[in-house]
Amino acid sequence: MKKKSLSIATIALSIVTAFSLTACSSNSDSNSKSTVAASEASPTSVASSPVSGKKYIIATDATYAPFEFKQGNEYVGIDIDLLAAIAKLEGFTYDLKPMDFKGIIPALTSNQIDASIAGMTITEERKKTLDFSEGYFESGTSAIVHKDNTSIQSTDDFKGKTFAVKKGTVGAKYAEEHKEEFGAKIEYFDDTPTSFQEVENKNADISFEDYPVIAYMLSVNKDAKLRIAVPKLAVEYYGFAVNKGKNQELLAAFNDGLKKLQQSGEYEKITAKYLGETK
Ligand code: ASN
Repeated sequence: MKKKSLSIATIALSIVTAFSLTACSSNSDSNSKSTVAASEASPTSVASSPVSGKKYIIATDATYAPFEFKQGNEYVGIDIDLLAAIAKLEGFTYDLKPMDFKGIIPALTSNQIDASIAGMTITEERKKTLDFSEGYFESGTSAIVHKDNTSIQSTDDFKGKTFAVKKGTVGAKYAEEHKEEFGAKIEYFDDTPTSFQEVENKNADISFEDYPVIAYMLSVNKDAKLRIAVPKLAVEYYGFAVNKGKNQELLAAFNDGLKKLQQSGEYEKITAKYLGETK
């Protein structure tokens, strides 16, 4: 349980990582694929698993550090490592399909992909068309502003502002739901680094993004001209997702593998690798 609730301060202050912001701001790479070799699966422990020996197409966000991002030619991050570890435990393999987040839910509901691990927030609305795993990471939407901007301190200060958000996300949903109330303008972007840039360039006043993503970015990029104005507009959890009623054996395997990783201490190792000491 404790590992689901890495505190904001912990994430922001304790990152001991060599990753640079270039990794965080690499371009989307919708078509790139990587395959986890079948030989990585451990045949002995998984012989009876219904996913054993099966291969799936699993999508991830193209740019969402520290959950998924490109380092050299490879995708790394908390989601990537958790998926690899779970696949190994449960005996399945997969093609990883990084894509813009906005394409992931439509790809799931049209059965073009089998599942996604994309820092995807579990919401009631999404549950109408998707099935989610147990929440595997605590998150929540935050508001981020330019460092020079000292006037935005709470939601009361959102009036008349321009919001920069990533298409299809909970941040975009928050902006849309409050647009009228705040008399705000919304600008949409395909990826997180571009929406942050828009605020840094002072073309937009506020970006709504998930707290761990912002905290990580601020930790690796000391020159970022950004500040968190409102830390958590809501507390939410990330889930591995499949189309509703489909790939239920994969969903069960993910939950089973996740539990094993949490029990063995491997979950903590993976998150600590990206977030630093988590105690
Ligand atoms: N946390 C975002 C959402 O669920 C996903 C993302 O931006 N990768 O809407």
